[in-house]
Amino acid sequence: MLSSACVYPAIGQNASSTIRPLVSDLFTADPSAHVFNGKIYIYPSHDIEANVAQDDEGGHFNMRDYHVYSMDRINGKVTDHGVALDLKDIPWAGRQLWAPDAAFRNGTYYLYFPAKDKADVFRIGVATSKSPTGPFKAQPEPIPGSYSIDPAVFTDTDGTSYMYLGGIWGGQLQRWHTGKYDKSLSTDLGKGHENEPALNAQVVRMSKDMLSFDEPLRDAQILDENGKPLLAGDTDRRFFEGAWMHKYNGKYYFSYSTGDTHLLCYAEGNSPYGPFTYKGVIMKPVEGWTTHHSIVEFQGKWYIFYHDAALSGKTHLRNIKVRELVREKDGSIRTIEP
Ligand code: FUB
Repeated sequence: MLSSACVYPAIGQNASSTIRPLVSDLFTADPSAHVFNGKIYIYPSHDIEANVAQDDEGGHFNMRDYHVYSMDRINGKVTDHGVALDLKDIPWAGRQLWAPDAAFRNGTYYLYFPAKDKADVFRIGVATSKSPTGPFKAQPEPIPGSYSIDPAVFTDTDGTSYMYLGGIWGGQLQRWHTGKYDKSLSTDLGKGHENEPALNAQVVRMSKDMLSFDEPLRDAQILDENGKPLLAGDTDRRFFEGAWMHKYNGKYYFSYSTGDTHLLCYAEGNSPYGPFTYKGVIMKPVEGWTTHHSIVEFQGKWYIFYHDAALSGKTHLRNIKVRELVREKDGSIRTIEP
């Protein structure tokens, strides 16, 4: 439990936020929502005050466990199912349990999560359970060939699952751009590279056992309206972190955060691998530096789960929220002013 700073505000009490946080006794962020067995399950990060100084690598996001939440209906009661996975029970992990996701196949639930290994390199881990709420048992090693942060697993209508991953700056994606880990790249590709193609999220097909990758990682490329890759200097549109995939009317909607420009954007494609053409902004900046979301269909409507820092006013102590995602008749997504 957290301090008394974590008070549940009445709707409208906080001018910057009229949507109520879903959870107010813990700080939660990066909500990945899924519908399993007719219920919504939310897999968020669990933010804590670890008293680590803020830096460009996100050292102050020093999370140590995950809780899983469920809801029978939107705006209904939110149930906290307790600790689903703890850092101390992940044999390979050193620190920083960042944004997780979950998937289901053949009677097993899979929790995917980024953590720094003992050498302080972000990897993606996986843990399994027979219940969507855990407890989850971690595999002894991270997924072979995995790196960076923010795994999001999408299962297509043909049953094939794909993982999207990556985040620049503290998420270390830039350190892998030559194929080998290069610790000297601390933020992105750096000054003088603004007119080069932006770094891309990675996409990979999952093996049938959901514990490994079935192929090498590939770029999930985002193109502009002229079919050219977005440039590194195009910070209002280029990928930063927090990838998500959903399918609507046969189209693949790749959505993500632009990080230092604090937008949630989306791009559309005809294949889960992309390329994706940039389409627009889903959500304008929320309170707090980070912005991270998931999109899910439930009982015939689409919802966006996201976070802000309205409860604490501190960027590393966030709270998850949900609101309806509105589409125009042509399938485009209406921009939300939070
Ligand atoms: O929660 C830690 C990091 O902050 C996530 O991995 C990013 O997406 C950002 O929300």
